[in-house]
Amino acid sequence: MASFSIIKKSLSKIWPSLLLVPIISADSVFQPAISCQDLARSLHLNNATIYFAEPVSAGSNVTFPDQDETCTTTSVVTTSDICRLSFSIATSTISAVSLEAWLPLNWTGRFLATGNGGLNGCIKYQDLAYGTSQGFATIGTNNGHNGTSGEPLYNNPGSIEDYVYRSIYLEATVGKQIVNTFYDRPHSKSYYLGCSTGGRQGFKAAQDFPGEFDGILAGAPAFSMTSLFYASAQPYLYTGKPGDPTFLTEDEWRLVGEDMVKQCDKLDGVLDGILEDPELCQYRPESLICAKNQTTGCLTGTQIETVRSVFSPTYGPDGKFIYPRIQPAKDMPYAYYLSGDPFAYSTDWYRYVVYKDPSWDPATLSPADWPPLLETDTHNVATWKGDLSPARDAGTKILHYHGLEDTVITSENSARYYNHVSRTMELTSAELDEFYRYFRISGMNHCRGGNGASIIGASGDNFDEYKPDSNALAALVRWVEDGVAPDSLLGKKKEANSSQVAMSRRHCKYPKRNTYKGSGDVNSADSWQCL
Ligand SMILES: *[C@@H]1O[C@H](CO)[C@@H](O)[C@H](O)[C@H]1NC(C)=O
Ligand SMILES: *[C@@H]1O[C@H](CO)[C@@H](O)[C@H](O)[C@H]1NC(C)=O
Ligand SMILES: *[C@@H]1O[C@H](CO)[C@@H](O)[C@H](O)[C@H]1NC(C)=O
Ligand SMILES: *[C@@H]1O[C@H](CO)[C@@H](O)[C@H](O)[C@H]1NC(C)=O
Ligand SMILES: *[C@@H]1O[C@H](CO)[C@@H](O)[C@H](O)[C@H]1NC(C)=O
Ligand SMILES: *[C@@H]1O[C@H](CO)[C@@H](O)[C@H](O)[C@H]1NC(C)=O
Ligand SMILES: [Ca+2]
Repeated sequence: MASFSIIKKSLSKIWPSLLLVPIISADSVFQPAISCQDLARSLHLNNATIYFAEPVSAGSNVTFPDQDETCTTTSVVTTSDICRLSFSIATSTISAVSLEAWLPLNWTGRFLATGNGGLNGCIKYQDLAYGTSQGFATIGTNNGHNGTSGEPLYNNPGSIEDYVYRSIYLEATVGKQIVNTFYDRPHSKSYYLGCSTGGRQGFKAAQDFPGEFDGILAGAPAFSMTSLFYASAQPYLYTGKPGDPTFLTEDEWRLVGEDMVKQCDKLDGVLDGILEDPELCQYRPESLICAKNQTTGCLTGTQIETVRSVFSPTYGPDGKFIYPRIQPAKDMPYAYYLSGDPFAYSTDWYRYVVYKDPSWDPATLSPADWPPLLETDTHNVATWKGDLSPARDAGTKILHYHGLEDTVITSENSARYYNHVSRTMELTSAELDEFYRYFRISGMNHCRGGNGASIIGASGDNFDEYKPDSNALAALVRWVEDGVAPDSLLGKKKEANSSQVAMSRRHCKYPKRNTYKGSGDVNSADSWQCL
């Protein structure tokens, strides 16, 4: 096997075009046609400023000293030899997108674009490292501004446009040009990977420029974004501030989470703290009402009203449904929604994009603030088109996933989108399967982590092994290149501080749900079935 790939490699250096057809396989390896230093000189990109092109050898600890200090990834260790290209592209007289292309010296021919999170402003370096570790030529952008705040969007329509779609469009189109120059051959297949805002960016591409990608891996999407930002601004209004009669402490919310799981855990057949279908959970918080003289381990009637409000869908001033309830799960979204602070992304979006008033106070939010937000759907940032026929017709495969313990974006909104597409296109699930599949990942928090089998290789944050059965990116590649579509995604959970697998589960394709077979080790994927 090893000698076979070496032969292919040396031949490909001599005669790449003749070898293109026979060697497109998992083993294909191509090498650069020019040196990393020459790349900067050879590129002719419109409106671009090249910062540097430098070789980085495998095992290097790469740090990002120039990055905005609010961006949290400050270093990553590379596992392959790459050429690292840093540059920017002007998108108006006062806006620009910063990009980095990480180009492996052993290249599979595959191109991978990556997304962002929240309102940031931060290149996801761990995804660049992940992509290049598997031989993808991988590119990332700063989404048109630096840092996690929405403030750079203030009075800068170019930056807003970059945020909504243009940075992804640019990285796709410009990235492929760079690849072509560096390796002197076009990419074989083009992929996208992202979660949260990155998930929305993936669907933006699917809805508006699907031809740029053969495969899109989109997690926990922040689509229906205007609705999400309105709904996310609500819990703070219900909880009030610490000390208010309406407020619950973090410990009291922990009690709610445990009680919720107690009521709903067994719906999938097994008491394991994990809900395989939280949509079935009709939680009754009154079970926590304080008995006479009971002062601990219980809640007041007023607090329970807060719990009910927080776990209700959001409706508009006209009574119309806006957004589903917060995710029922063991871990409560204390940090994001319940701590008595407003949801920062909603506040920033209102201040810098909707009202263009940095002093706008989120405590004044009322139903009257819904129409202005809805109307500020700039460049269709909502990303809620139900017609994916352009993606289907372009041959694009969409692999959508969402954790069922998501403490930031409820997975119920992902099911809502899938059903919206089904109604809009009038396609059954079997028909959607041809190009669009949605997987619910039990025990996964927002994009990663959680109490269950959340290691699925969907990003650099939850990578374990690159195998199509247990890695979402590899599954997408197999779907695109071999026509073998995933029916489930095998997830794993590791023992604390160990590489030992504690449990595994085959996460089902929506609308199927995972159900215990009734016998067998509950931690084994084989004891469960998708029904
Ligand atoms: C990489 O370098 C940074 C900054 O010097 C350091 O904080 C980090 O621990 C290093 N990572 C590894 C894996 O050595
Ligand atoms: C973002 O930061 C980079 C340095 O990492 C800098 O070159 C670029 O000009 C900054 N972009 C903006 C829009 O401030
Ligand atoms: C980008 O380049 C094109 C020409 O290639 C030019 O027409 C356009 O004005 C430039 N845009 C910016 C923002 O510099
Ligand atoms: C490229 O791959 C070959 C095996 O196919 C390996 O021997 C070699 O070390 C790799 N080179 C780099 C630069 O990663
Ligand atoms: C509650 O406390 C009061 C006063 O301490 C006592 O008289 C009463 O019996 C208690 N009731 C219950 C149900 O324990
Ligand atoms: C795992 O490691 C972390 C930090 O290294 C430590 O705080 C924690 O106690 C460890 N957990 C177990 C179960 O050993
Ligand atoms: Ca369960």
